[in-house]
Order: sequence, then C-alpha cells, then structure tokens
Amino acid sequence: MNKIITAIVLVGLALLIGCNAFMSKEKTEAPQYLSEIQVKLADWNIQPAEMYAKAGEVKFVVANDGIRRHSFQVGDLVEQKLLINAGATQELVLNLAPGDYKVTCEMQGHVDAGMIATLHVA
Ligand SMILES: [Cu+2]
Repeated sequence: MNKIITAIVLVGLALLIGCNAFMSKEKTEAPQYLSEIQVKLADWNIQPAEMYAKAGEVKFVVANDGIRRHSFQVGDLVEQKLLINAGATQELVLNLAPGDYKVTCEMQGHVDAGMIATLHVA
C-alpha cells in the first residue's frame, strides 16, 4: 500500500516539475522585435494583444477579419489611421521611436468593446 502511495506522490511531483519547467520556459522566452507585424482586427479584439517592433520603419499588415468596418491607429497618429472594410487588408508603414504605444480601433465604442492592444518599440 505504501509503495502505491509513494508511486502516486512521485508521479505527482514529476508532473509538477514538468509543468513548472514548461511554464518558466514560456515566461523567459524573449519577445521578437519585428520590422513587419501581421495584425488581425476582429469583433472585438486586436491580435496580437502585445506587439513588439524594432524602432524605425515598421510595416503593419492589417487584416479585418470582422464583419464590421474597423480602424487601425497607433498611438495618437491620427493622420496615418487606416479605415478597413470587413474582409479587407491594408498596409501601413510608420516611423516609430522607442516606447510603448496603444494600438486602437477608433470607431465609436470599439475600444471599450476590447479593440485595444499594446505595441512595444525598442
Ligand atoms: Cu473596430
């Protein structure tokens, strides 16, 4: 009986250690800072929610996978905002300084509905 309990405990420990190793690997994986980022707009989110870009020229390829018209705006760069019809894809090239930017859909109520992401530029 004791042997069975010991075996169960050992299996449990092995699972825990395995899980921890897996999770810490996920956490320590360094983000890739890209110069081209594929973005998907949907009703109601922007993916990826965390984007990483190299400072300088950054190209965004933005696909609207939703059934509504959405916009794509980085920070307060209103002039460069994209308006994208459902099912369409548009590209935007921005020259970005290092920093953190909000990425939003500026259609009324869409940020509140979840259409907001963060862009890290370094
Ligand atoms: Cu939207």
